[in-house]
Amino acid sequence: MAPVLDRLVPPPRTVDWSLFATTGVAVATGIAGFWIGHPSDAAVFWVHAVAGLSILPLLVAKFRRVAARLRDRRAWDRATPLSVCLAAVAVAAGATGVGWALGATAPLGVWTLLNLHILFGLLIGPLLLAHLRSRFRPLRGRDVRSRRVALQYAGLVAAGGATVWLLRRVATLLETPAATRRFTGSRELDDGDALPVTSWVADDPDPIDPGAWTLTVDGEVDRPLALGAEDLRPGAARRAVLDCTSGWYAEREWQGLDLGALVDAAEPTADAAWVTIHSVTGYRWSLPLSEARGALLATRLSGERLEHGHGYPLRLVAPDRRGFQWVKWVERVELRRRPDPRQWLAVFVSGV
Ligand SMILES: Nc1nc2c(c(=O)[nH]1)N[C@H]1C(S)=C(S)[C@@H](COP(=O)(O)O)O[C@H]1N2
Ligand SMILES: [Mo]
Repeated sequence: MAPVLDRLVPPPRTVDWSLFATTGVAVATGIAGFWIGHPSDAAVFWVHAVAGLSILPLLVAKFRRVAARLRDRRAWDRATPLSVCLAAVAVAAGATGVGWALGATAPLGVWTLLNLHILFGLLIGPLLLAHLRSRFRPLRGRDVRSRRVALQYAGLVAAGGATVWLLRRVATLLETPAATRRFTGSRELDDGDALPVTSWVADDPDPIDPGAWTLTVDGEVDRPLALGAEDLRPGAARRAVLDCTSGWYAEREWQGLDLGALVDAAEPTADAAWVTIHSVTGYRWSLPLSEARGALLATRLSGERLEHGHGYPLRLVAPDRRGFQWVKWVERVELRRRPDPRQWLAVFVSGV
């Protein structure tokens, strides 16, 4: 290694522990990103990008160190194949992440590069823990307590930040699809394009007969309601961005019922603090009462009656929330003291 490069590389344990830290931050912010739809939380995605890109120079330093040991088959032990696998998955996660950020597309059917990135990212956690079981070395004071190491860290983060900025510039200059990315990484659908029907899970009910359907409002209320389709008085409208975690977003005009007015008609008790929106399939999500007051239960999309695939007869429009929280085929509005903990399972397994 060139002497000048040598001076840039921290001691081995520092490299390894930095890899652990940056990977941990990248995985944690990646997972947190699923739930983030409000622009005020955009920093989480920046931290994700900077942590992710900081992994790359650390990986280069690490590969240079272990290359000789990897080439010599006699130096392999039982844990080596797993380490190689972890390295491959980490490189794949980085490549798909950068590819998506630059606007690359891949012929993956319904899958996007972002889906692949998420898959590799989620694999890193268990692989890393298994790797640490055999390769764990405690960090010693002298690995971190020096001015040089502090400077190396600062340089790493600065380089990561500069690379993120540069990637965005390149995507904008090349006018790749990433040029119209939202802070969540999602790309804008073309204006004329119909919304794709996205059911995250096996959630696929039969078309709903409005004559046999009722909407109930119950739970922490003094006056439970049961409304038929003909009782609905849709008069509210909202433009809102539907942003799916599979990587697309679209701003559309939705019309329907004001959820706040509906909830208030049922007279929430003093204890009511959350509103859980239930689908006929069991799929559900909860919003704080104050936020639910600003949401819409839509009956129409862009002036047309909702299609079955988009949740007819009623679907939640929750501005600044991610698409998976916009419950389709709504049949129940439940007022609660606390959010419904079973929603976390329900969004994965409803319809199975
Ligand atoms: N009941 C139910 N609602 C659902 C889903 C689902 O699978 N079941 N998918 C969610 C996801 S992941 C997204 S992105 C949006 C997509 O809405 P659309 O199909 O109308 O475009 O609906 C959400 N609402
Ligand atoms: Mo989604």
